[in-house]
Amino acid sequence: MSNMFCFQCQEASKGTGCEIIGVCGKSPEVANLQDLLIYTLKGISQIVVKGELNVPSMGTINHEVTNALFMTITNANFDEEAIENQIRKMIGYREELKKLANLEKYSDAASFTVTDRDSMLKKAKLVGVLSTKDEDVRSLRELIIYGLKGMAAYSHHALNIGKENQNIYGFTYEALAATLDNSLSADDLVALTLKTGELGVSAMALLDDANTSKFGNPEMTEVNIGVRNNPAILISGHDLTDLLQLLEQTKGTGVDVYTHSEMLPAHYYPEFKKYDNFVGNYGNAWWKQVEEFESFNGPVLFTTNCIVPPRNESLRNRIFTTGASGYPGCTHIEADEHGVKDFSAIIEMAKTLDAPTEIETGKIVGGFAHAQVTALADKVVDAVKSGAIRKFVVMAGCDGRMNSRNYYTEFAEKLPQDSVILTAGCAKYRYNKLPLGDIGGIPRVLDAGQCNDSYSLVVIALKLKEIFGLDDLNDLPIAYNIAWYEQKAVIVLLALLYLGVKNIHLGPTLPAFLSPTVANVLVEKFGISPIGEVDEDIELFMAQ
Ligand code: SF4
Ligand code: SF3
Repeated sequence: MSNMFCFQCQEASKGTGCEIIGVCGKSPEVANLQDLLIYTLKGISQIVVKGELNVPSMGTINHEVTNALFMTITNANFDEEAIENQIRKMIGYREELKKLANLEKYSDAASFTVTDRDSMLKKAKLVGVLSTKDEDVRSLRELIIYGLKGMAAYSHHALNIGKENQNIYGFTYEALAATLDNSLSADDLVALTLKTGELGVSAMALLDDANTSKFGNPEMTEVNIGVRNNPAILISGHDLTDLLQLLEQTKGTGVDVYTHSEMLPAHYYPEFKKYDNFVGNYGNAWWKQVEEFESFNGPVLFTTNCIVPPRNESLRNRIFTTGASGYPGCTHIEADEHGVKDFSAIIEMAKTLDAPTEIETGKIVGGFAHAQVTALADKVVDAVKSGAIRKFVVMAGCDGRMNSRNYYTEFAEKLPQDSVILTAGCAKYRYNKLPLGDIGGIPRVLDAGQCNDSYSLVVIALKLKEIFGLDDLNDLPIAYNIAWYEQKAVIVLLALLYLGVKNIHLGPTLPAFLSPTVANVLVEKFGISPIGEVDEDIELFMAQ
C-alpha cells in the first residue's frame, strides 16, 4: 500500500497522483489526515441531510465546515497538528448534531471514533480517495469535492466580511453526503457536478458583493513593482480582511506593506489606496516565493494558499500564517472572538530587519473588474465593431512551477495584435509584465483580479452578450484558455460550465482525477479540450 494518495492538483505526480510524498511538499501524514477530515465532514453532512437539520441555525458549525474544507486546498495548510485539531473539533460538532438529528442508525462516517494521531492515521488509510473502487464514480465524487473546496474558500472570504449565503452551506452538506451514497448513478453525479458549478457562481457573486461593498469597486490602477527603503511586511494569499487589519496596524509605524502573488489585486480597490505605507507588489506568482522571500528580507504573512515549504529555519522564522493556512514551525496568528488579529509580532519583527532588496522596477496596470470594464463599455464595443478588437481570450486561473506553463507566456506573446487577454488569478504572472501594448487606450491584458474575480469576467461576458443582443454566450468573440492548478480553479471551471460556456481549453494538463470516461463526458458535453501547440491553438481560437 502506498503512503498516501492525492490527485487533487495539476502537479499530481506522474500525472496520476502523489503516493510517496506530495509534489507540493505535503507529507503523507498531512495528506492522510486531510482525507480523514474530509471523511468526517461527509459524516456530518449525512447527519444534516438525513436528520433534516436546520442549516441556517447551525452558524458556527457551517463556518467550521467551510474552514475545514479550505484547510485541505493545495498549499494552504501543511500543519499536522492543525488538521488533527480540526478533526477533533469536527467530531465534537458531529456528536452535537446527532443529538439534534436523533436518527436510528448512523453510518461509519458519522460514528467512527479515534483516540490519538496513530488511530487517526490508521482510519484515514481506509477512507481516502481510493476507497471508492469504481474509477468513474471516484472521479465524479472527487470533482464535486474539489469544487466544494474552492467554493468554501470563496465563502470563507465573504464570511470574513460578514456576508454569507445559507444555500451554499445547505448545498455543501447535500453534495458531501451524496459522495457517500452508493445508489447514485454516474448521471446523478454529473447533474450534481453542474449544480456545484451553479453554487460556485453564487459563491463568487457573494464574494464580489462582499469585497465591493466593503472596499469599493476595483478601478484601473498602476501598481508599483519597485521598493522603498523602509522595513516592510509582505502579505500573500487571498484574504483582503487580513490585509485591511495589517494596514490599520502598520499605519504610522514606519513599516511598509507589499503584496505578493494573489494579493496584488488589493491595490485596485479604493479602500486600500488610503494607506501611504501600502507600497506596491513584490515578486511574482506563488511558486517563485522561495527566492523572492529571501530577497524581501522582512516577514511574510500568509492569509491562505499557496505556501511553498520554506527551505530553512531562518525563512520559517519570518513566515507567519493565519486563517485556514498553516505550516509547522511558522507562527500562526488566530483571530479573537471578534475576528480581530494581533499582528504586532510581525510588525515588531519587520522593524529589526532590512528593507526589501529591489528585484525589478516599474509599474503594472490592473483593476479591470466588471464595474471598470462596464465604465469602458462604449470604448470596448466601438473597438469590437470597428474590428480593432477581433478577439478576447480569457486566460484566467493559476500559475505553477512546471516548465510546460511557458506555453502561456508564448501564447500571450504570439496572440495577434487585435486580441485582448482577459485575466484573473495568479496565471497572469506568465504575461502581465510583457510589453503587449494597448488597443486605442485599452490595455491588451485586462486583469480583473484574483482567481475568484473570474466571476467579473463572466459578468463582463454577460454584459457584452446583452449589448450585442446575442442569445448565446458562445456567440461572443471570446475564447477560453484556462490554466489550472488547485481546487479554486476547479470551481471556476464548473461555474463556467454551468453558465453554458463551451470549448474551454484547459491546461497545462487535464486533471489526473478525471477518469477517461468522465473526461469524455466533458469533451462531448462541453467541448473541453487540453491545450496543444501555441501556434495551432492561436489559429484555432482566432478562427472560432
Ligand atoms: Fe500531489 Fe497536488 Fe495532492 Fe500535493 S495537492 S499531494 S502535489 S496532487
Ligand atoms: Fe494561484 Fe495558488 Fe490558483 Fe488564486 S495562489 S490562483 S494557484
